[in-house]
Amino acid sequence: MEFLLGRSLKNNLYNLGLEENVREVLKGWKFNLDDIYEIESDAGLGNGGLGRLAACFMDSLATENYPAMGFSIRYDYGLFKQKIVDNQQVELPDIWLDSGDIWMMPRSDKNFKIKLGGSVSERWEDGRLKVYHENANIVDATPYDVMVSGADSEGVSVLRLWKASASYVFDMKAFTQGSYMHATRADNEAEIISKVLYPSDDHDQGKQLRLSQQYFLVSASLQSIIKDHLKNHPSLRNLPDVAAIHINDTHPALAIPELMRLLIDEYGFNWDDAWSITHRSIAYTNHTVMAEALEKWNEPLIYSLLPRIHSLIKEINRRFCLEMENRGVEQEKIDNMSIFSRNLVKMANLSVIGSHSINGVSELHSNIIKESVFHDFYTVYPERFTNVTNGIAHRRWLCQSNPKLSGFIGSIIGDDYKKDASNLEKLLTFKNDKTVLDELNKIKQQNKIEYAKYVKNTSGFILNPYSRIDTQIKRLHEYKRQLLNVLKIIKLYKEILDNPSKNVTPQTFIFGAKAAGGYYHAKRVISLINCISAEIQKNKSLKDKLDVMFVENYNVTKAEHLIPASEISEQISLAGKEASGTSNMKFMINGALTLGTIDGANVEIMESVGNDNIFIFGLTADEVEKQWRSGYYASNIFAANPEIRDIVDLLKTGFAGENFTDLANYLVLGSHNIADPFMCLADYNDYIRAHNDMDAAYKNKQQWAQMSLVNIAKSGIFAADRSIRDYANNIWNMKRLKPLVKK
Ligand code: DL6
Repeated sequence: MEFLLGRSLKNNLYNLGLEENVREVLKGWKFNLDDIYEIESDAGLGNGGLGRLAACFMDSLATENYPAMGFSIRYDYGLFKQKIVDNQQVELPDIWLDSGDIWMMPRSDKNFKIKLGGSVSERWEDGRLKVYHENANIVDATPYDVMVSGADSEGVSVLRLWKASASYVFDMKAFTQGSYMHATRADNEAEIISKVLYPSDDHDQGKQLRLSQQYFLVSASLQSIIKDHLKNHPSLRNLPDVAAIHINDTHPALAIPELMRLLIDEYGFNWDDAWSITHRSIAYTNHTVMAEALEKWNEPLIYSLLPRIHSLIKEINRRFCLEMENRGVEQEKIDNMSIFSRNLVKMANLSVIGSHSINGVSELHSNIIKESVFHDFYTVYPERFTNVTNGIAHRRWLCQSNPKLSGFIGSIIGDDYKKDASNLEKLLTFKNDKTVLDELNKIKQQNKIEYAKYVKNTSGFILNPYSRIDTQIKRLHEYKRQLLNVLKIIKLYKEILDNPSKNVTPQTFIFGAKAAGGYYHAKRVISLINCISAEIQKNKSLKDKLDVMFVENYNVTKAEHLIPASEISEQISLAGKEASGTSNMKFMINGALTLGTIDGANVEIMESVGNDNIFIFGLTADEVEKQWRSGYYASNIFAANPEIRDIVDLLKTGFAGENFTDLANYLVLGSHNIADPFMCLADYNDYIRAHNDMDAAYKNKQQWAQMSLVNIAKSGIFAADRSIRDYANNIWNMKRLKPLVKK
């Protein structure tokens, strides 16, 4: 459902090796290529990590010569545009198509029809039971193809974005007779399906329009896959041998019953053959363990909107439960694995039952899936569960966004790392080379100066480029604990106000985050950050030591500017909650050091760089579980810690004229006597300890550069190219179209 592409021009010029030529040509016409880059809108067709991961994968698939297509929706409006007004988030429409549509090729010759609503009946005809779907609303799906280039490769990934429109001839008669509303109603009802991306991540909303979007996407995409297959093969029987269909979280889980529908109703397969084809074709990646993110749909909604799909899910579940009974699985476990629970349809259970492979996105997360979320399934089908640790498009996130560092790396170890990021490890040879370490520090400083200029030009904010840049950029969510970061900032703020002559390393904390529109807590944290920032701007001597900046409308492009200038990467989710994280990898490859918990891919980052090159703190996932079960008493921590009491008092007094008593209560008392489920106070002391360790290490510039070098050198395994090879070899059983040619 999501591909968070960002901009394409720079990526395409880079991948085609044309950037310098184009720059030169433009110079002759007195145009600066960088100014032209800034004109392009971000294609914000995703909420955050999940959508950006999909975009990174398109790049790697093309680069690695794997033939692949992505399918999503051509949303007229991507993720909302964020404005900060009076320190609060306001959501505005994201109008991206005015410059974003130049990358899309409409393929109206490749339309498909999608049926929504109506009723289903079965009739015997010619000795066969036939299914009729009648009185449905028919929507046309028109593909718009975006070509995603590969780096130094002939490969191109196609991203097919579906646009919805009414499948009928406009009712001119009704229109001329004055029935304007009637004449245009079908248009509106159909077009709304591809109008806007739902702005929530890790939070299931259960809205009818969202379900229509999900079905629209999977039905159009599967019809397209089938049509392509039948061009080259006489039947669909060998589909799983030559194609792999991967569902990115449960959002496209309806692909399972829809493929069954197409095989049975349209192509005449019997159930067993259809199930075998479906099950062997489809694989599923889970991206979250958060209960509220595991999609559940109201059964009556599925029944009324997708009557045939409803009956197929029922049958899939009946057969699954029967198989479990025959295997002797206890009833309680069967109930837990069932797709239906009371009036709800559990999409994660449908995804596991219908897929031959289920993976998490980091080692820790994949283990959590096996041990808790899908434990009962794991005991029945252990061979289906696997891990593929996430990765990033390192050419975009290092080579294109940090040309100084990338150029320097190339000058000392050669450019092989651009095609094969494991070559970054060659940097370790220079671990004790003073000239190299000095140059790393110099590049970071230059990037900070450039970033400060960019910020001043684009927002007017005055950022001290000689302060330490400490960044937390990600969706605003309780489990990601931006609030814990703020508690630390308030502590530092109070210390400086209490002792203005205190000698400190100047530091700037930067946040970038969007909150889902209806997410009260998240929006309050955004206000808090902005209010603290506003308060600091009033006090010059404070600002010289401690500053806070909130990046308005954080998106892919803003991340590309900020990450190369950052020195600290805040990855502070409650252990066990962040499936992987990918900004942690982007910071690492740009030489920032992680201040983080033992969560998601932080664990693998820690293992690869070693404990001396990372600042780790907090409870482990097991400890979190244990403490939560035995009772998390935030008020006891509060009572025992005067520093926390001071911070909470300051929250109540407020900043920039606004009090945050609600957040103070959330931390200590919570609602219904359950305080903050993400346990900020439980990790507070250790977070401060880790921050102090980091602060001390930062004073030794040489040692800092050395740690930074180790991080860059060890970041190769977090390249999306590696993730894609893992998927191709271990899940899709897929060969390259051509061998990789090394330049
Ligand atoms: O796998 C990509 C990304 C992970 O890095 C993040 O840790 C995880 O939070 C994110 N998951 C989602 C879940 N959305 N839903 N459902 O965005 O996936």
